[in-house]
Amino acid sequence: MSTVDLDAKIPNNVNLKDDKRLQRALETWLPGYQEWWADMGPSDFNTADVYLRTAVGVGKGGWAHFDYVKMPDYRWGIFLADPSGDQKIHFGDHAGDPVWSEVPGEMRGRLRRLIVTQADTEPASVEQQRMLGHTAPSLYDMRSLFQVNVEEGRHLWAMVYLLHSFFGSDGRDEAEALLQRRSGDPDSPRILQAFNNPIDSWMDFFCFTAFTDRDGKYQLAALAESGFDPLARTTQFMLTEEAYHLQTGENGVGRIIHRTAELLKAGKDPRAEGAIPMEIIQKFINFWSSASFDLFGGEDSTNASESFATGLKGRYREGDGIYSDPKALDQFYKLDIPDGDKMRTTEVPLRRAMNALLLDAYHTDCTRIAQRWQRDVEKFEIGANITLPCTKFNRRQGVYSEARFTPEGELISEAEWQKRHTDWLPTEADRAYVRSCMIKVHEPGKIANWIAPPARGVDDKPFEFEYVKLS
Ligand code: BYC
Ligand code: FE
Ligand code: FE
Repeated sequence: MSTVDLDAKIPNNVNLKDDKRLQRALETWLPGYQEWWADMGPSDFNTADVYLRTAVGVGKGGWAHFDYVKMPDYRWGIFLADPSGDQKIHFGDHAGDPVWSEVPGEMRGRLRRLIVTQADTEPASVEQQRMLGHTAPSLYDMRSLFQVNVEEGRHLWAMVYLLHSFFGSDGRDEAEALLQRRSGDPDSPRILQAFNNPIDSWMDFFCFTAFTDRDGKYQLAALAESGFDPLARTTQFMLTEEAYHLQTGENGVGRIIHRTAELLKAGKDPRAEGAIPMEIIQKFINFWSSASFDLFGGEDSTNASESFATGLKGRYREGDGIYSDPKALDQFYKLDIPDGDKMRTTEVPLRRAMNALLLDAYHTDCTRIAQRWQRDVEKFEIGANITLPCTKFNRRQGVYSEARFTPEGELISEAEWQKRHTDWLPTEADRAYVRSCMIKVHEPGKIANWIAPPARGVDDKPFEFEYVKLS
């Protein structure tokens, strides 16, 4: 078991105090990070006492501590899961070899790119969400937002630790650049598209945590299989924190749907109540789920093939032995592709279809949550439905990005798309309406009219608990 040093300037379980060079490098990066948090982290609320969870260890259960903290005083630390099991690479050309604790020379470029791409999403999401505290529907939700924000900050630390430890001066430059890019900035945007989309309402926030953080879960799970052991163990621990982000999204969207269904059942017009009509909720689900499908990259990808072959990025749950061939050779993935105004099926060598496989696992998971929302709606018997669009819908990356599809996955013409896309995706008017519903409720135990209260509070506290003490 690793020892956790909680009193160090940077809390860690990687023996930072015995590696002076690394310690100095990270302590040099720290003020830049704090400056970034002050500029681009949550707008205001820096003097509020927030009831936050802080990671204090990596053991099962008991890894987190809850207390009131002012966000700028949050103890962002570096925590790697303890080494597990057999310490063997589970997949790719090196399957069966011992895992690497240093970066094999020929993999440096590819690995650095994967780490930088992962790292870049973390501060991006904090930037996207920075104005939401002002319109929180309850103190419970405000706390959830800030919890997610500080943990995304810690995820940045987790990746910057790898850059500083294993990539020399290139790594230091990349760590610096992570504090320079800005979500949505035309000159210096974040790397992946979804992380440049504005999140200017809580409807966006809950869809983002339901769908985009869930991409995080699947990407982290694929990296948690990595033959590069420090990456595997860092991402394994990140997944522990991630579960709460996903739950925030899944429950948040569910609570919005529930509230609208309640109003409809009572014969009320959601618009007259400052609540969100079901068809607008569906459009936001369509928008954020499809933006998140793009985060898997192309279905047929040589990058993905190389990352798998070199043992850097595995399949979902690769280590559980659920795949017949750890090398994924001589197998094919059936892919439906558009060909003029028809679809045809091709076969892609399995290694090149790793992004598609991961997207399939993700889509199955999203289908499960959409079905959970649907079951709740059905109880109200109001004839409303919530569905998840097909992976072909509204794509900007991959084999479906050159054609148009309905949410059900039917190939349609550009003219048809132009006629109907406003039925499927939020219009500027829909967005403006949703923003108009975002009215702050900062009193303990109270909640805005567009969302139902949560089924339970956090850390065994009731909903009425003062999760944020505003000063
Ligand atoms: N936007 O070979 P291709 C999270 C680029 S979320 C813009 O098809 P590849 C979090 C691609 O870079 C998880 N560009 O795909 C969530 C490439 O560019 P070059 C984040 C895109 O490379 C919420 C070209 O298109 N983690 O943690 O196999 C809050 C062809 O790419 C996009 C990771 O992503 C896009 N959507 O796969 C906080 C894991 N998609 O080479 C945090 C690390 C593709 O032509 N990243 N491109 O210049 C990866 O594994 C891969 O980079 C990707 C892309 C899966 C993202
Ligand atoms: Fe994260
Ligand atoms: Fe997250």
